[in-house]
Amino acid sequence: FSRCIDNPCHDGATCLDSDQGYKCKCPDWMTGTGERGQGCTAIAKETCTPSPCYANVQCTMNDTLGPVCGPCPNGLKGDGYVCNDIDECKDYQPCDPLTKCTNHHGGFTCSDCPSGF
Ligand SMILES: [Ca+2]
Repeated sequence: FSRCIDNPCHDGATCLDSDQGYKCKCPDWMTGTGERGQGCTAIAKETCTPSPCYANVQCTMNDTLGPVCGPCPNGLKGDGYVCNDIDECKDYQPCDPLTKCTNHHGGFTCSDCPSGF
């Protein structure tokens, strides 16, 4: 017989069963007893307000994981918390070999074609 079957814990909390009864444990980003109801409250710094994500990356609260960041903006790579510029010139060589590729944050530019082309 497990007391955890009735799911007495807060959504996202872990239920630990023992002979003495159950114990609820809030997810790491929350604090409290873990009991269903108001047993877990978010720790203020680990929410989407303010967002822990990179600028303009969407932040979504997940009951188990806490704040989850969306993908990095176009031209940047990373996990959504940290996004870094992709050096397209180095990684993809997107420009014609006759032009000069200039990497910049979030994109790249190719120089104009040389005269005669
Ligand atoms: Ca770039």
